Amino acid sequence: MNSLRLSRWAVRVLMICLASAASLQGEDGHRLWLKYDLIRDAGQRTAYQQKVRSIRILGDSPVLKAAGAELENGLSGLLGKMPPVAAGFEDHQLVVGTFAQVAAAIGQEMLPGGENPGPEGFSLRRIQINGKKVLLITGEKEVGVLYGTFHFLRLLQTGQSLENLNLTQSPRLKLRLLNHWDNLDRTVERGYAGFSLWDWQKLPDFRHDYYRDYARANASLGINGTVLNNVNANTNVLTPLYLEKVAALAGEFRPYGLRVFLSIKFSAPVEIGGLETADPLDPAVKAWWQEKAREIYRYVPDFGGFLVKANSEGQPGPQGYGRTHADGANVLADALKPFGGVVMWRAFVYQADVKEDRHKQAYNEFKFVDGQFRDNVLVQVKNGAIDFQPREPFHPLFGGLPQTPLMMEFQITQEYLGFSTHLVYLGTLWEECLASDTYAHGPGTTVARVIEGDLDGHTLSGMAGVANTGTDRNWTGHLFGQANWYAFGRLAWDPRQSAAAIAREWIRMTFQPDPDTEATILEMMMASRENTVNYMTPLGLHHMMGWSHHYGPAPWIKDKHRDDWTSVYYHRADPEGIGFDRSPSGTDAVSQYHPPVAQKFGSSESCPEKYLLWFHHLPWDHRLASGKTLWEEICLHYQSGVEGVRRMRGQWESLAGRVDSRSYREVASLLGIQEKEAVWWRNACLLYFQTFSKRPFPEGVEKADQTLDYYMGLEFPFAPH
Ligand code: GCW
Repeated sequence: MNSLRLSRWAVRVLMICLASAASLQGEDGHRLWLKYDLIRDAGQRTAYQQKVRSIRILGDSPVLKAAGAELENGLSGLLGKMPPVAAGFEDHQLVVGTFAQVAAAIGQEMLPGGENPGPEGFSLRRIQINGKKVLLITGEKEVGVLYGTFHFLRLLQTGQSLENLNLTQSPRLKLRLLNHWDNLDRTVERGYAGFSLWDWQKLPDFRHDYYRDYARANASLGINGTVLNNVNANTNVLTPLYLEKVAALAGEFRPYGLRVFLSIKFSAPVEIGGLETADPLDPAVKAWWQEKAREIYRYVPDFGGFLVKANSEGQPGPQGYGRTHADGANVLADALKPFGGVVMWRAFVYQADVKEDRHKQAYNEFKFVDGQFRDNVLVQVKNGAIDFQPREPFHPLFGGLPQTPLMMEFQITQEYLGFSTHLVYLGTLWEECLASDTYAHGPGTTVARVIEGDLDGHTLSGMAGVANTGTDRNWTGHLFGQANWYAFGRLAWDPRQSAAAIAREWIRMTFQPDPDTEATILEMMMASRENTVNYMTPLGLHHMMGWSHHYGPAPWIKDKHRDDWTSVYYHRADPEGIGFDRSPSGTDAVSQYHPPVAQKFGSSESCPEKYLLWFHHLPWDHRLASGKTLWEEICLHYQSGVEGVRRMRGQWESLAGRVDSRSYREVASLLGIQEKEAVWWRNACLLYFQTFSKRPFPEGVEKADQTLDYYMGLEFPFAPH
C-alpha cells in the first residue's frame, strides 16, 4: 500500500469511527429508520460486501436516480464504502432496473422467468446474466424498483442473509396514504410534533430539504400518497395561490412515487366559486367541480383526488341540501374521473341532534346508500365506531357495506393515547383491528380481507393514517412515535403482517441493537398499548378524556351542548353499575354486526372482557372470569397500567449505555412523564367512579395522593388540540 492510499484509508477509518461515535452520543432522530450507520458486525459487513461488489443502474429517470441515491447513501453508510458503479455486467453485481430495462441491457425482448409483481411490486433475485451471477432489483415499473431498493437496504439494515435471495412482493392495498390534519396557518389539528411540515408562505419558490426526506421515508414503506391538508378543510387550498404551492410539493414528492391529494370543503362552490348553492345535484355546482378538477390537474397532472369530511362535526355536506352521501361523493367523483382521480368520502359522521347511539349512526347513514357510489369512490372508515379510542371493537361498517370499497382510517397521531409524550406502539392496536373477524363471508373474513377488497370484487382499496409528523427535529416528537409511522406504512403495504415482526424491523433499523437490547425494546413496545388501555380505558370503557383538548382524564365531563361529546354519555356510571348497554336490551348496536359477532358481543357472558363495558352496563358486583368483581377488576386494571409503565421505565433504564445517549435521555424523561400521567389517570378515574360504586379499593391499588376535587379542578388552557 503506498502512503497516499494508506492515508486515505486511515482517514476513512477515522471518519467511520467518528460517525459511529457521534451517533452513539447524540442521535437527534432526524434520520428516522434510514440511518444507514456502519454495520457494527465486521463479519456481516464483509459478507454483504462480497455479495455486492459493484452496482449498475439501468436508467436515469428521476425515480431511478432516487433509487441510486438511496443505494449510494445506504451502502456507503452500512458497508463503509460505496461499491463501484460499473458499466458492464460483473459477478456479484447489484443490477437495478425495470424488466424492460434489464431485458434491453441483456439484448433480449423480455426478462426471462419470475412472476410479475404488478405495477408497484418488485422482485429481488439472483440470476445469471451473460454468465455473470448478479443480484437483481427489478419490477414492472420504476416505482416498484424504488420500493425494491428500499427493501433491499432494509434486508441489510436488519441483518438478513443475501444468500439465495429470491422474493417477490406487491402491496395488498392500492392507496397507502398519510392524512395530514395540517392547517394552512401551519397549526396541526391533534398534532403534537411542532408545526406543519408545509411551509406554505415560502412555497412554491423555497423548498425545504426535508420535503425530500419526508418523501423518502414514506417511499421506504411503500406509502404512495399524502393528503396535505386537514379534513376540517380551508377552502383556500383550492385557489390558484395555493394550487401553485401544492404543485411545488407534488414536484418534490414525485420521484418517490408519492402523489398528493387534498381535503376539500363541500361548500367550496359557494365560498370561492361565487355560486349560491353547493347542492351536488345542481348543474352549476357540477360544472364548477368539473372546472376545478381540470384546473387542479393543470397544476398537478398526477393529482390523486379528494378526501372529504361532510356533514360531520359542523362541516357542510350534501345533507344540507336534502341529498345523500352518495350524491355528494358522486359529483366530485364525476369531476375527477376523466383524470383518474378518486374520492375518499369519510364515514366519520354523527349528528348532534340525533338521539341515536353514536356508535350506530355512521352505519345507519351509509347502509342505505351501499351500491350507489361511483366506481372511483372509496368510503373511508375509522377503525372503530366512536373515535380512535385506546381500544375499540372494529367498526360494523367493515363487512357491512359489501358493494362499496372501504378504506381503513387509522390514527397515527396519539390524540387519545397520550399525545407524543406516551410510549405506545400502535402496531398491536392496528393488528387487533385488522385481524378481527367480521364473518361477512363466513369465518375468516377479517377486517384486513374486507379492505383488501377482492372478496367483494372491488378494484380500489386503501388505508389512511392520520399523520403524527411535524417540524420537531425527530419528526414525531417521541422517538417511538416514529415506530408508529413505520408500522402504519408497513401494514398499509400488507395488512396481514404481524405487529411484532414490524416492531423488530424498526428496532433494528433504529438502534442497531445487540440481541438483549432488541428483546428488551420489543417487550416494551409489545406491552405498551395494553398498558395504556389499562391506565386510561380498561374493560371497554371509552371517551373519558379532557374536554376539547383531550388531554388527561375527565370522566366527569357532562352537561355540554352535545351529549355525545361528554364522558358520562359513554361510561354511564351510576350507583348500580357502569358501562354502555349496546346489547339487544340496550341500543342494540350489536345488531349491526354479522350474527356470530352480534351474539358474541351481545351477551355479557360471551363478550370478550376487553370490550365488556363497551357493550354492557353491568353491576359493580358482577363477577368476571377471575372471580373478582367488576369494581375490583376496574381498579386492578388501572393499577396494572401504572405498573406496566414502571416496568417500561425499568426496562429502558437497563439500556443506559446500550442505545445512544440522547435518545436514551429523551425517552427516559418522557417515560417519567408517562408514569406521572398514568398515575393521574388511575387516581382521577378511580376516585370518580368510587363516588358511584361506594366500594373500597381492593388490596394492591395505591392510594391517591390528591382528592377528586383536585383532579377535577385542573385546567390546561394551552394544551395542544
Ligand atoms: O377525532 C376527532 C378529532 C377531531 C377530528 C375528527 C375527525 C379533524 O377530535 O379533531 O377532526 O375526529 O376525524 O374528523
